[in-house]
Amino acid sequence: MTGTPALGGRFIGRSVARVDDSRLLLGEGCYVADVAPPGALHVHFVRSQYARARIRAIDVDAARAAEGVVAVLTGHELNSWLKGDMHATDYLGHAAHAPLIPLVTDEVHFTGEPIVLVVARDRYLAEDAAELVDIDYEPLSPVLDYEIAVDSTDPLVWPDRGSNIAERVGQPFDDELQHILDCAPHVITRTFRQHRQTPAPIETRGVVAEWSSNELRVHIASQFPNEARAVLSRITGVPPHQVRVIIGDVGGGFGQKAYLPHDEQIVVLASVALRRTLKWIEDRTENLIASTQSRHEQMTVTMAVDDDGIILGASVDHMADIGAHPVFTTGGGAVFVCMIFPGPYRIPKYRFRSTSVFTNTCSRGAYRGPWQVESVAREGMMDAIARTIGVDPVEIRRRNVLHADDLPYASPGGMVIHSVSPSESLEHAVEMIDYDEFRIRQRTVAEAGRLIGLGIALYVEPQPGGQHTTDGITMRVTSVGKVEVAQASGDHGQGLTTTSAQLVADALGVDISDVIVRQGDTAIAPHGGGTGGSRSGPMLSAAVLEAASLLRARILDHAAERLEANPDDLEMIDGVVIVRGTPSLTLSLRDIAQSAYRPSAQSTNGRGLAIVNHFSPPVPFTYSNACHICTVEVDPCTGVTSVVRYIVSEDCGNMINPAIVDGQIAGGVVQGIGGVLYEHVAYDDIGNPLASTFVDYLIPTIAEAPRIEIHHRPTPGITPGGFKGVGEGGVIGAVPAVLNAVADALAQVGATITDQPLTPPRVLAALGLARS
Ligand code: MCN
Repeated sequence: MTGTPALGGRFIGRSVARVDDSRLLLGEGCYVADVAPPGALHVHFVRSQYARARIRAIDVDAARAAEGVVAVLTGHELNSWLKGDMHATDYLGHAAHAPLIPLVTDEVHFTGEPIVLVVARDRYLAEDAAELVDIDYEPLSPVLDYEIAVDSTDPLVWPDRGSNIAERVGQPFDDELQHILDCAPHVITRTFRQHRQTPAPIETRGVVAEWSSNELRVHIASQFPNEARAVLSRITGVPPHQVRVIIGDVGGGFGQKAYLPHDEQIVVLASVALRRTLKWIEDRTENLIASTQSRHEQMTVTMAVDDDGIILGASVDHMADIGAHPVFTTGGGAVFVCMIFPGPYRIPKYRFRSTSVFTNTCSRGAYRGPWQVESVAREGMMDAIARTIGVDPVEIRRRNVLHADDLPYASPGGMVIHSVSPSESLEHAVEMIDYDEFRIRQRTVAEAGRLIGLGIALYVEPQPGGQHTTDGITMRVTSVGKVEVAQASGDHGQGLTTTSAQLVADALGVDISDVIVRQGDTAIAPHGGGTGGSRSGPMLSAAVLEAASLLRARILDHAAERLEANPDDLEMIDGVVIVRGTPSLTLSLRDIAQSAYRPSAQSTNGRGLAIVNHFSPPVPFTYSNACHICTVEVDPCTGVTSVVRYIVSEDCGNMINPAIVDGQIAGGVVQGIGGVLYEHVAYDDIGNPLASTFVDYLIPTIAEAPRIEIHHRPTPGITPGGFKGVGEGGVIGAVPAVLNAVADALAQVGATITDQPLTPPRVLAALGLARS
């Protein structure tokens, strides 16, 4: 497929400073915690102390009598208010539907599950009263190890289901693949395990639910405001048009704020039940142990290759721990992981199976690049093939990677990959790192006992255009000639307020300071999918450009009438419409707006300068791609890994704002480094979470962040503007690149490693095994 040409202009393609940075840096942002309606009451949850236990009794008498307490709700009071299914999405197809009720009354399913809601005059009084709630538990054996739980029926997380398997999807082996695996010169099998992580946004979750008889107004840090509105309407019974969801500034989401988790739903339901305005701001411990977690999964891959390392076929078994109440990623999500697996390579024959397993742990939710385990497994396999047949890892990739003449490529995972350049990304990255020089140095330093390694990871990142619905934009010229844009997608750090303004400014020929972008308020923005799946590059931007083009035509129509000219002879430059060839004939946007909104005075066509546009993509997915190469040094005495160089050669199509794109890549890479080396939501053997503060959950700081060298090679995408997504790629590539680099360093002394996290003890254990 061919790409759309790049747009030129004053703003698009330039590293324009983010328009809201000064406001945010001056502390003028408005996050959920800053929303303080008069009379708001504050909420605190009493949560389960056990991973699995029967509740014998809940005594709330002392809490109800405590100072400042307005209500103490158990499930016995609150649950009857539930008017519809309690799950995180607007539709049921996305999550294996475990029975979910607002507050548990009989049995708890993970440590941190909400049991009681205390409502008080302020947060401190609510927390003090919560201490007085007395719950009598009968502890039960929890289901903690998903690799055991998958085949075990005792204990069961949900006894009524008769199995801990939430869902198993995929394809059976067919004879052709079996024959390939039986006859191939080399058949290699490896299992790659990931550990549990959590997105840990700096702004924790929170909600302010303002109840009144004609509107339920909900301030929430959500990535998908329309989805949130639909869910809240369903559970409360308040009609959708009376539910208004407002997203203010958002301090990071990383997928956790995509689908609406349980706790937020409970607070809003309680607001309706009590007919009071309620506010809940999650604390860090709640966020780490009871929000959403991710990445606890594994892939076993069997690949058949010929003597040259050309892939003949592959079989993948994916298994994921989805906790007790999955918010996301069984069903469609698990299939997605396996569909993407072939990625940037030609794999002639392929089958997959994916199994989602319930455990008595915190819910699985989305996390930036939720399918990323497929890149870990695929790129680990490429290195395994290289070692098995004795060919260099770069060369093995060269022999299998997709080239321009392979495109569009009907990947055996079911996706039609187009507009990508993985082979070019590989070559650029190899050149940037000076690959041959590194290999010479690696051998030299190994003689002195130093372990350095290099890891490569290629990926193709799909942006699910049509999956979350169309993207809607309202755009209008105000009576004084400014341009107001309302979009459903919300900026939670990505810079969308700036990039949308850049697009509008160039498309209408106005200054960026004349564009006002409002976002994430269901009362002012039309329906749209929201921010997630790196979709705003291809989707939101296309919707903005289409709307701007319609509005431009409308503006020129008005100007043509006033100037008595043909609209085709008009141009808009610097906020002024001019008649080509007659520079003295001009009209400012303000003049045009004045006449458009006062037709009796100046204009006869009677149409205002406002547009509503919904963009629907021509294909289900657009695709970006990249090659990450990093080098590491592993200290053989301590097992500590240091990332030395980090290179990204990427293709996200045309760029709206290169500085924002680079920021997205760098942030993603550092998040990935954190995931593979430091971050771990560990549980003890009775289901207590061990990482409940940032002292235990180690997110990387600037000290752990390497300098990231980035190269861009744009292949325009097929949506208007040719922009493709970039937000998740950094984290997808970083994990396999670092893992492969550490494995490469360890291979110098015959040690192997495939499971994460790559903590010093695990690295030392791998080195110890190799020595023994
Ligand atoms: N962009 C661009 N040129 C392109 C593509 C994108 O200038 N060719 C710009 C976009 O206009 C946008 C940013 O780059 O400002 C990211 O765009 P995109 O890749 O389309 O991703 P989304 O805006 O849809 O953001 C979602 C993505 C995801 S899925 C997660 S999770 C994520 C992420 O981006 N969470 C983030 N990046 C994050 N960054 C911050 N700071 N905080 C989060 O919570």
